[in-house]
Amino acid sequence: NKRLLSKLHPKTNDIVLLNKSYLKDEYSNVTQKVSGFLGRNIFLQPSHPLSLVRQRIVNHFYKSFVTRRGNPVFSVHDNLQPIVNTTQNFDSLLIPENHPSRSKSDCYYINKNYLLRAHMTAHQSELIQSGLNNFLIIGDVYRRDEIDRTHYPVFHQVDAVRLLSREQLFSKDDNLNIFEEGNNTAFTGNQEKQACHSLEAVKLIEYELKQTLHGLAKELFGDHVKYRWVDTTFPFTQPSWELEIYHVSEWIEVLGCGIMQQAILNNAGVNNKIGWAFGLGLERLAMCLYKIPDIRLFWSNDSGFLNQFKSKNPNDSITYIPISQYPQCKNDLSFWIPTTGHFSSNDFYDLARNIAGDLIEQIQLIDEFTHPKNGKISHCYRITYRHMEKTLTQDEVNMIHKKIEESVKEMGGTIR
Ligand code: FA5
Ligand code: MG
Repeated sequence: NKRLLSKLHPKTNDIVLLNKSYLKDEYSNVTQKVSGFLGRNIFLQPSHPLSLVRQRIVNHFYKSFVTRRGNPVFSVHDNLQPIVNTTQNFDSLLIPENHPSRSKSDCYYINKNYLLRAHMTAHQSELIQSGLNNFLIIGDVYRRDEIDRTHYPVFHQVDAVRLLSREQLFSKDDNLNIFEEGNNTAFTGNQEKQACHSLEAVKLIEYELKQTLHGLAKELFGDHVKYRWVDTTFPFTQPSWELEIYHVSEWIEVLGCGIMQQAILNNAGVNNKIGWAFGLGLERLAMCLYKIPDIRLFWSNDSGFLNQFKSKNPNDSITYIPISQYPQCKNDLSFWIPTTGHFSSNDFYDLARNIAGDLIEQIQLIDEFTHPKNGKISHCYRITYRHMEKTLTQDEVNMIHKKIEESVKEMGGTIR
C-alpha cells in the first residue's frame, strides 16, 4: 500500500490537499481518487438532490426552534474544512485510544495527526467552546468502507447540538435540577443514564430530541411515516439511539443520536447545561425520498440525472426516473495477499476504486482461505462493473481489470 501511495505521489514525501502541504508518514492512506472529492461541495450546489434535502432539514430546524421575536435559534455551519486532527475527530469525543473507529483500515489518514473527518461530530466540541448552544454542522465525511449501491468513500452528514439550562428545561418554581450528586445510573428504558444527570432532566430532553427527529421524519416522508427507535451506543452520548425508517419493505438506519456525555460539555467549558446531539446521513435520506437507486449517482455529471432536479424547490415532490440501466459485467480476481504489512479488504477496495473509479458498482469478497502448508492467505473478489451512462464493452472491462491486477502485484500480492 505504501508502494502504491508513493507511486501516486512520486518523488516527494509531501501531500498537498486544499492548498496545504502535509508530511506523509506510515499512516498516510489518502488515495488520489479520494483527494479528488475535496472541495467539490456538491451538497451546496443549488438543486443538487443532496442540496435540496439539506435545505429541507435546515428549514425544519429554523421553523421548529424560534426566539420570542421569531428568529431562528439554530445556526448553520457548512463551510468547515474536512481536514481535521485526531483530537477533533476522536479525543474531544472521548473515543478511546484503542477504539476500532480510529484504525487505518477505516479512516483516510493524511498522516499520524491529520485525517479526513470521518463524521461531522468532529467539530462539535470546538463549536460549543466558541459559545454556541444550538447549531447544525453540515459537510462531506470520508470513510474506508465496502463498495456497493449504498456505500461510497465520501458521503454527507448533518450533525446537530442543542444545549439547555435548568431554566429552559423546568418551569421557574419547579424544585428540579439537571444534576445530582448521586451515583444513580437507573435504567431509562433499557439503557443507563449518566450518573451526574437527574432522571427528570434526562427524560425531558430525550422527549425533545425524539419529538424533533420524529418531526423531521414526518416533514420529509409524511405524517404516516413508519419509524422506530433502536438502542445503541456511541462513546460521546449516553443513552444513545438510532432512528430507523421503514422504506420499501426494509428498515433503514438514518441517524444516530443521544444525550451528550457531560464530560464533553465540561471540557468545553460548559458545566451548567445538558445537551442532545445527532448525526444523520444525507445520502440515505435523499435515496429514500427521491428513489435514487445508487449512491454513485450523486457524483454524476450526467444531465440525465441532474436535470431531473434542476430548478426544483426543496419542498417539491420528485421521483427519480432511472436513466436506462446499462448491463453489468462481472469479473473475479484471486490473489495471495501480501505477506508483509497489514492487508485489509479496504486496501483492495481503495486500490480498485483508484483505478476504475465509478465504473465499479460493487466488490464482494467471495472466497478466503489459508494455505494449509505455507500459511499464505488467498482472497477472491468479485468485481461488478457497470457504467452509469453507457454500455461497457468486454474489452474495456478487461483492460481495467488487467490494470487492477497489475496494481495488486505492485502492492505485493500474487495473482493466482
Ligand atoms: C456517526 O457518525 C455519529 N457521529 C452520529 C452521532 C452524532 C451520534 C452525534 C450521536 C451524536 P454513524 O457512523 O452511525 O454515526 O453514522 C451516522 C449516519 O450516517 C448513519 O445513520 C447513516 O445515515 C449515515 N452513514 C453512515 N455510514 C454511511 C455510509 N457508508 N454511506 C452512507 N451513509 C452513511
Ligand atoms: Mg450507525
